[in-house]
Amino acid sequence: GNSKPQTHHVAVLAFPFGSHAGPLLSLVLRLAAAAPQVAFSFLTTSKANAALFSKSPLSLHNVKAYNVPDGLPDDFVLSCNPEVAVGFFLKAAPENFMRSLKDAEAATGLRVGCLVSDAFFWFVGDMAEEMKVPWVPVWTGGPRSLLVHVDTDLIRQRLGTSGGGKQTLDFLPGFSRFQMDDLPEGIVGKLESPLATLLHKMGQKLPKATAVAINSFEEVDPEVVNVLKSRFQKFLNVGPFSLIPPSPSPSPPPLLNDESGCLEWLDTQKPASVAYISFGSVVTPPPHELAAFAEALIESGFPFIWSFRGNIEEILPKGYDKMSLNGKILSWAPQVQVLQHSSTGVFVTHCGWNSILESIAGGVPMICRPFFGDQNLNMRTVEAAWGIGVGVEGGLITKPAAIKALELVLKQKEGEEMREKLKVLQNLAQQAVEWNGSSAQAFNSLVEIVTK
Ligand code: U2F
Repeated sequence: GNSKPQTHHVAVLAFPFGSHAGPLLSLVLRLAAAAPQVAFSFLTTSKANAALFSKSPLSLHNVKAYNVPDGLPDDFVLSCNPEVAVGFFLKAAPENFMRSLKDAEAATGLRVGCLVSDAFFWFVGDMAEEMKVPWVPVWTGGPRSLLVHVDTDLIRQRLGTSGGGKQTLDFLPGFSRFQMDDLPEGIVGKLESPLATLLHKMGQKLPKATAVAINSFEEVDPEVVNVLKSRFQKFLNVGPFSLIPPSPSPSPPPLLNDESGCLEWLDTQKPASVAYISFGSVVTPPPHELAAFAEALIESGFPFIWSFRGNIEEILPKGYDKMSLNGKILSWAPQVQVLQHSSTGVFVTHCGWNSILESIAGGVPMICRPFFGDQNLNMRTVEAAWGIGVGVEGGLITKPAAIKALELVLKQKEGEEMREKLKVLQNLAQQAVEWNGSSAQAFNSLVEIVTK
């Protein structure tokens, strides 16, 4: 109810691009339910707030959205390169957030006593220091990509800064099967991009934070998690979010609303027989790769659900239309539920961290086609560290490579072995979020920090 007076105020500073703000909001909603005496002010652009809050049926009385300007010049024309808008946003962010934080203080009548932010916003560490309040950055990727940003200086000392290569990263614990080419761009090459500078700065600042939170669970990558624990004051693994209710949609379009009936359709399919395809919320693969994948599905005949933005008929071979396919095409799928369904047998993914974790939580092996950032590292982790998926041969989707990968996972013993390994990880994930599990305990520590 609304009756209890609020005594604490936490400001949450969210990154409005990609699927960053959704998982952060879902964490904040859990915190708000656990700490009704705390007012949570959720600060991000009006566009991101509108998308998140209008769709979320779970907003609580102690969570309120405040808008920050997007930093775009008045005459700005949206270009096809989203990085430009990100650049404008970041440039104006410290000042804009500060102003919106003051608005939130005025509206609640409470001084902000804790700053929770997207880990990208290293400058919030400085704000927190000045305000003498705790700072809790939240990293939206996985532990392995986090470690390479924290250890960027070490990696550069060892490997130089002239770009990729096959040199191993064995000087990092848990990285003996990884090499330079697996690193996100901006670590050993392309150092000057705004995002590279931001991530480098972030890596240097995070050890000063009160605690670093992550949508993951400790047992998924223990060696890497232990290194991070030694680097941070506190490293709080509080996921997988998808296994913990309430978990509202981490991204704009509606969740749980299965207009297409794809979940019912899954009920009619055989166990572990369906391919689910999605490249996340940012990436659009080149048309020739999409076309090659469509042909692979047609030729192999595997049933599928494809989360596809745009008009699929543009990439289908001549003579085919939506109706002639042995599958469902939707612009937005209820992904968490699809991956939890026993008929889903493989996930074709760009290796965004949320997708990988949801696939582990659902016990579904992956076919990987990474594009940028942490995605290569995530693919290698899936393949080499966990053995729960494969990359498409040659790195690009071709018809033969796609058919080969689909058959490997859906028909051959390799796929069975992946499913066995997934069972172990899936159980560990489930245990982590249950009472007294590692993620449940970490969540309690987080509640303590924000209510102090
Ligand atoms: C960026 O990743 P993305 O947002 O592209 O991808 P994911 O981390 O995999 O998150 C996508 C989320 O959207 C959901 C899905 C995930 O929670 O369940 N979703 C859905 O519900 N329905 C659909 O049809 C399609 C997706 C970045 F590109 C990555 O490199 C990073 O790892 C990631 C996290 O920082 O952010």
